[in-house]
Amino acid sequence: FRNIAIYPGSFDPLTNGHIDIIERALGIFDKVIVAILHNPNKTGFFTVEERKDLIRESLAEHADRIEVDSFDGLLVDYAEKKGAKAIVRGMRAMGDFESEFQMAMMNRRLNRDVQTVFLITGLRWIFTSSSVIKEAASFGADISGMVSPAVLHKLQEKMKQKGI
Ligand code: COD
Repeated sequence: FRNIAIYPGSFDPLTNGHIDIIERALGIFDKVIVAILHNPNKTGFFTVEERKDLIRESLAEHADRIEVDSFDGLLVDYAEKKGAKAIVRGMRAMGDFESEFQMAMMNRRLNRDVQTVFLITGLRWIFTSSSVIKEAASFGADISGMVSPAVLHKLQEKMKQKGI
């Protein structure tokens, strides 16, 4: 694999918006590493292992060019360790720019050899986020079509488990 990109995030859980960005990234890079930040101070809705399994299941058709991993510490250090030249981030309609710009500039300051590449999401996903999906699902909304069948199933199972 010559051109490797890291697609970092929380992916709690993976949405069709994330999948859209991953598929666009696969059109540019030879390999995409989907990397979940492992933050011991923050417990997510899904565990990191559950999130990894859901990503693998949802993207099974691209298994040969995708690696699913988790990392802690600085993203640029992880990118260097993995031999990745680029960090891919998704851009939605409004609001993403300011914080993404700040993060990209900080990452560039930390390691000027790793470039941040922004990909514009498909129109259908400009409002989709993991948190909005979790909130809607917790009130019983139909979120099929916004997440993969694997994520939908696990989300329903987990909500039942948690008594939501
Ligand atoms: N369409 C397109 N893109 C989308 C959509 C959508 N509907 N929804 C989300 N995305 C994009 C986001 O814009 C983002 O690019 C990516 O998908 C992942 O999103 P999240 O929300 O799952 O992940 P984040 O933004 O919480 O991830 C933050 C990191 C883990 C990347 C960051 O905190 C990090 O790198 N931490 C490690 C410490 C570090 O190095 N920090 C940087 C120095 S400031």
